Amino acid sequence: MLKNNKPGTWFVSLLATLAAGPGCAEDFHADPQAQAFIEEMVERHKFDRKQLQTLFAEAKKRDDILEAIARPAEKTKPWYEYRKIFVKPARIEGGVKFWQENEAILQRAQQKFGVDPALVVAIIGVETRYGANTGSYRVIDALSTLAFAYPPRSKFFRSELEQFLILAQEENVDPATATGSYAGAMGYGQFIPSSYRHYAVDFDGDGKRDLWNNMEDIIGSVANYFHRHGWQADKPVAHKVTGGLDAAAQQVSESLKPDKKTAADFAKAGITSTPPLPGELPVALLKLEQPDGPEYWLTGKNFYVITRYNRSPLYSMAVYQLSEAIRDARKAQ
Ligand SMILES: [Ca+2]
Repeated sequence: MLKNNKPGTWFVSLLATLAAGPGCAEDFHADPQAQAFIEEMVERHKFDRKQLQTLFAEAKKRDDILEAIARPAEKTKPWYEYRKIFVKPARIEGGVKFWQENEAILQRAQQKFGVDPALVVAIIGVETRYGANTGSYRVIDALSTLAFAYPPRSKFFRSELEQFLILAQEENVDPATATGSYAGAMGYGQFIPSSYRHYAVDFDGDGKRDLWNNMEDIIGSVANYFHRHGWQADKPVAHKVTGGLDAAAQQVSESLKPDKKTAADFAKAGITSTPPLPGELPVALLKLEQPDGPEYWLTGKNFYVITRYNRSPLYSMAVYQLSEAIRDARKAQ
């Protein structure tokens, strides 16, 4: 179909698509970008053209997805409001319960991957309220909409769409019915397709990696993700700065990757935490907004590793604080 298209026809169709704009509901059966994508999947990965054409004829462009992608919470809320969404009693109690119910699996994951179970529990709590909300969008709708109708991120989501179709084939999942978030993240830990393919593990050994239903695969995969991104067992994540606040205001790090300074370097400038961090620990300095002014945190490699799950420092801090609150609540029982 595409091979008969001349570039001129292409351009006119593209203009028509752009003119229609994101407010116009339509599927992708005649979308030139979708057609080009289908051809690529046929050529590069030997997909069946007819099957893909059927799949994309049924995929829907969803305006609610385009609206949602434009305003994620961590970009619009200050820390003190963002925190309240996640670090609250219901989410903490849910974490204690989830930990109890899955204790043996969490322990086995810790032994194999060296990742703190409190972190694994908190991630699943922040992502989906322990599986209560894994997303009700069809992944094919989410990724098609963002790949073909959201130019700012089209390259990224087009690649995720490619990964999703390969994943569906590898794991024997129906790409027409698989569900996830508005951004195509799937299961308890909300793995995007590329992460699912690269970091999910078959932790119960049944030959399939199922992040929607299989608790062993779910927990093992989150732990493996952090293991593969460099989680350091038993190392501190972040400590709040309690000494040298004026100096701290001058030394906020540009990057959370702690490769420039150690806790000792900050201590020399009077910037300290309670309890103190080991002097040799590489750290960055993070500023967060509170209603009555900023607070500062010294953040280690493990804090940076949490941002590999979601690039926002607010996300990373919410996960860390929830993990600590769950651990404390669990001990207090
Ligand atoms: Ca499995």
